[in-house]
Amino acid sequence: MSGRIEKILIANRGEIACRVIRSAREKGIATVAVYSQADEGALHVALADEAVEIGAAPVGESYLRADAIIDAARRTGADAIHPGYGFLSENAGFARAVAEVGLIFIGPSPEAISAMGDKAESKRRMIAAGVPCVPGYQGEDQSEERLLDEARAIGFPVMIKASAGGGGRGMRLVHDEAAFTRMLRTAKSEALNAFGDDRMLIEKAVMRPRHVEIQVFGDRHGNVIHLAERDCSIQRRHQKVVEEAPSPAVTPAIRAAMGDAAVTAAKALSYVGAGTVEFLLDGDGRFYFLEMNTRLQVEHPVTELVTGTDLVAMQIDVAEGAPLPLSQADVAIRGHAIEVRLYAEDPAQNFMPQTGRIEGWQVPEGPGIRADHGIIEGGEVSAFYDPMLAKIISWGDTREQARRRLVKAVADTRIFGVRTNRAFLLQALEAPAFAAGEATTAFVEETFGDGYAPPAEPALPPGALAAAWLCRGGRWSSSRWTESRVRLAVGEAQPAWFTVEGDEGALTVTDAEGARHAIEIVSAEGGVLRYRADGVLRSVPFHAGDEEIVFEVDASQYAVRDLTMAPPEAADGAAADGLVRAPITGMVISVEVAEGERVERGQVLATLEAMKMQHMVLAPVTGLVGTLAVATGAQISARDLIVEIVEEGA
Ligand code: MV4
Repeated sequence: MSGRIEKILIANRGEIACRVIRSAREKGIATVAVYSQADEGALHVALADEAVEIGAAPVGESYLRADAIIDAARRTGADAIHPGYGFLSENAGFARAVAEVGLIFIGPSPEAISAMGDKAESKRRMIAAGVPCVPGYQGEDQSEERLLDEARAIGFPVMIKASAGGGGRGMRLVHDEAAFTRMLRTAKSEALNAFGDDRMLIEKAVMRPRHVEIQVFGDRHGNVIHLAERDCSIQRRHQKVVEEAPSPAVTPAIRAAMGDAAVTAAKALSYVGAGTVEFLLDGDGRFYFLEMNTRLQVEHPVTELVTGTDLVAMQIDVAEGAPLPLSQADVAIRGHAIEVRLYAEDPAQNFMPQTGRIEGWQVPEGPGIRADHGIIEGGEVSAFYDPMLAKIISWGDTREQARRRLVKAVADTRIFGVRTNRAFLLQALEAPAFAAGEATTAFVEETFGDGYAPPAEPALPPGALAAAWLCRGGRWSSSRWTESRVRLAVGEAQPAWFTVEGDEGALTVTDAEGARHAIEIVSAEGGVLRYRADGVLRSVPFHAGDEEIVFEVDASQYAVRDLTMAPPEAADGAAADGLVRAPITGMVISVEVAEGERVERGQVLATLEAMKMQHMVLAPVTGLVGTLAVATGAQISARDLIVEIVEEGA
C-alpha cells in the first residue's frame, strides 16, 4: 500500500503525537489526533487539524483499541496511520488491519514486526544473516537439564532471558551453576506472569556493557542505510534516562562494522521505514546484537540533530513509496547531541510516579536546545499514562558543549505542580563518569547506589526567604507591620517559627535556631520572586498554590506551608496515626489483609498499580485492621483512605 499521503491519523498521545504532527504540517499534510476522555484538553488534540475521541482513559479502552482507531481514520478520511512508539506501534496485527482497510501503516511490514517480536526467533534469524550475536542457546528444547547443559557449555556468568521478554522482565544474571535452576524457575514464572509465555534463552553475560543502538532506514526499493549510533547506557530499571549521539565509546571502525551489521539485519527483513538495531558493546570494542525495535524510538532526536535529518519526514516519504532521500555516503555526523527524559516521578521517594496539575510550565530556548513535549499549563498528569513529561535535547560542536548546554537548559526548565526527576537528571549529567564519556549500563547503580541524595539546602534557607516574602509583600502582607512571626513547614521538616523585622528595604529574618538573614524583597511577579541578599540580586521561581507555596532554588523545589494559624498539635503531630491512605492515584490490584487481622508495622496491606508500576502499601503501625475502605479492582485517588489500623495499646 503506497501513494500520496494527504492526511495522517496519529495513533498516539503526548510528545510523540505532537512530534509527528509537526513534521506532517511541515510537509503540508493534514493531521488527525485520537484521544481518550482524559486527554480532551491535551496538546496533541489542540495541535491536530481534527481529533476523534476513542474511549475512556485506561489505555485498553482507548489508545490500544485498534478498531476504534481505524474507524476514526476512515471517518475522517485519513489515508495513513502513524503509530508513534509504544501502544500499537509494534503490533503486527494492527499493522495488518490498517493495510487490510486500504490505509498506509507508517512503519515496517507486519512480518518484520512479528519476526523481531520474539527474542529467540529474532536471534535465530540474525545468526542466519551473519549478524554477531551473544553466544548462547535459543533452541526449542526447554527442559531444565538441557538449559543447564547449555549454560555449562556457554560458561558462567550467563544471562537467562524470556524469549517473549522485554524491559528486563523474566531476565536473570546467574553467576554460577549452583544458583542456575532456582533462578531459571523464578525467571520462568515471572515470564509466564508477564507474557503468558515462559520459553527461555540462555546467553553468555556481557559484564558492564554499553547499550549502543544503530538507527536504520529502509525504503520500498530495497535500499537500507544507517544513521550511526545512539548510546543509551544510562538507564534506571530498564527505563532510559540519558541518550546521546554519537557514542563516546564508538570509534569510526566500530561504527562502520556495527552499521554494516545493522544494515545486514534490516536487509534480512526487507525492512521499510525507521528501525533500531540494539547492540551490547563490551569494554574491548566487541559488539553483539540484542534486539531490533521496529518503530521510531523516543530518543530519535539525538540522531536528527547530529545527522541533520527529519526522521518522521523520512518515514512519511518512504511510506508514500519514495526512495530514501540520502545514500549511505551522504550520512555524516556533525557535532554531538544529548537528550534527557523529564519524568513525573520523585527521586526522593524511590522514583515513585507523580500525578497532578502542571503549573508554570516553561521550556528553555536557546541555541542548540530542543524540547519535545506534549504538555500544557493546567494539564493533568494522570496515572493512566507513561510519566514521561518531556525530552530536553541539546546539540553542540563538541560533547562537552552539548553537555554544558543541557545542564543549563534542564536547570532553567520550569515546572510546578508535579514533582519531577529534574534534580536527578542534573546530577547524572554532572557526574564525573558521564562527563568523561565513560558511563556504562552500570552507571546509575555505580553513581547513585541504592539511594538518591537530594541536593544540599542552599545558603539562604528557603524558609527564611518564604517568611520574608509572606510578611512583606506576599499574601499575608501588611506593610504597616514592623515585626511579624510566621510558623512555616518547609518540605517534610517540622514546622518552625521565623521572625521578620524591618521594612521592605531591609528585612531581618531570624529562624528557629536563631540564625539571622538580611533580605530585601524586590518584586514578586510572573512567578518569579526577586530578592537581594549580600548585595546580590537573585531570582527565584515560585508557584503559589492553595495550600502551599513552592519555591525553586538551584533547580530544587521547596514546598512551604504557612501553619501560623494551624492548631499546633495537629500540625506538629509527631504520633503516626493508623489512617492508611493511597500514596498515588491508581488501581488496587491486591488486598493482603482481612478486617480484624493483626498486622505488624511494615507489613504489606495492599498493592496498587499506577503508571505501569506496582506500589506496596505498608502498615504504618502495629495493630488491628479496621474497616477496609477498598477492594481489589477499585480505582482510587491519591490520599483516599484504604484502611485504618487500630494501634495496639491505643
Ligand atoms: C544482556 C546483558 C548482558 N549480557 N545480555 C537488559 C534488557 C534487555 N533488553 C537486555 N538487557 C541486557 N542483556 C547479555 N547477554 C545486559 C543487559 C542489561 C542492559 C542492557 C541494555 C541497557 C541496560 C541494561 C541494564 C542491565 C542489563
